[in-house]
Amino acid sequence: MSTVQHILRTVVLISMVWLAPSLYAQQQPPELFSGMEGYTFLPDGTPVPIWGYGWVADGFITLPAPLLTYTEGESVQLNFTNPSPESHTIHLHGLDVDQANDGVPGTSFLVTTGDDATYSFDADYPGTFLYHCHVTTTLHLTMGMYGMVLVTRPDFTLFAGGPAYAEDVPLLFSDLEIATNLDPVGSYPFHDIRPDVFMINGESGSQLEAPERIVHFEPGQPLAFRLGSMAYSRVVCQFSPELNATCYMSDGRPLPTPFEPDALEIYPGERFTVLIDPEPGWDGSLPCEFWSMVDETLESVENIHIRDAALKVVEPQFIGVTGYPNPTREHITWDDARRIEVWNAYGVPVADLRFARGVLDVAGWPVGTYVARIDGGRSVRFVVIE
Ligand SMILES: [Cu+2]
Repeated sequence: MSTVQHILRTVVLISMVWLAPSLYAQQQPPELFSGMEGYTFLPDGTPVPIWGYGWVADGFITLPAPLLTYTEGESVQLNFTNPSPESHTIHLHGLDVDQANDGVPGTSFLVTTGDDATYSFDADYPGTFLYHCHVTTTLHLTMGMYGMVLVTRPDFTLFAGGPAYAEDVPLLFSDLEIATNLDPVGSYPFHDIRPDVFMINGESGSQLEAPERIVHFEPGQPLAFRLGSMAYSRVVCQFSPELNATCYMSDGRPLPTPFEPDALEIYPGERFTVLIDPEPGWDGSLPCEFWSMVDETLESVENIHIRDAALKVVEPQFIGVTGYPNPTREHITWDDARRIEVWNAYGVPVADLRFARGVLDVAGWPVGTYVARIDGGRSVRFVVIE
């Protein structure tokens, strides 16, 4: 492959990842931070409080946490700072780290408020992995402190001697119970948690139907579906035969014998790497079922839409979401933003502008911190000052 092709593929990979700007930030010396004052948004626009991780360069946390990508053989130094009011860690789930870097408080170290730390390990095995906070794990995890880790090879093969593919598609399954996130210090015994939001990459329902969420393929160019679960539920992905799916890896290692999945079960913490090479012209979905592990009821079905690139109709438009000036007194601008939705620090909606031409007038607004969602996508924080 020529250098130009390689760069192009890398650009495609980056643009496919839903939290793309986080990856750009990762080009600099990356530093994650933990926060306990974030929001995720339900399909109807309701904000739900989250805890999580974000890039220091971005200044906000996301659900899921930023995708961490490393190259096979890389010596990784993952810098982490914790300005939040409670202690946190980073447990690199499934990666071959030593005990000191394992992020389990009793046997590793705790990153207390105001502290920072570096997790070091060698990314010796390519594969699909996860990371999460390991402090009061059930609570910190259900609040949103988790993300995916990919270790890939520069030649776009899954592993040495493994199959080649065109692009990575990270798909992280998770769920949450709104009542718990609204009141994390309330008296919720963890075994009573019954998730009511079921997510793929932090989104569900109609959010997964947005044009920029559709996974486009080119016939003969297999996509590597990186499946991992941080859900309370048991996830079952229903691969239809036209997807021509083959599962090559499980839990970060090649399988002795690859298999063609139909209903692929993914239990909490498990990961699978599945190549798909759908039939030309295929336009369908990968239904992912969430089954309760308590009473075996079907809780939800979330769909990943998959479409031949030749049928692509809408070019997703990417806009910068930082907003300027911030802090602001009179107005704040997101270039080209069409829809600007705003909530105050208490989660109360205070504005919903359509055809906004990028400018939000905040003159006379109460001083404080606000959360804005831009064009139904990324959410950002801004501050109104006197
Ligand atoms: Cu934590």
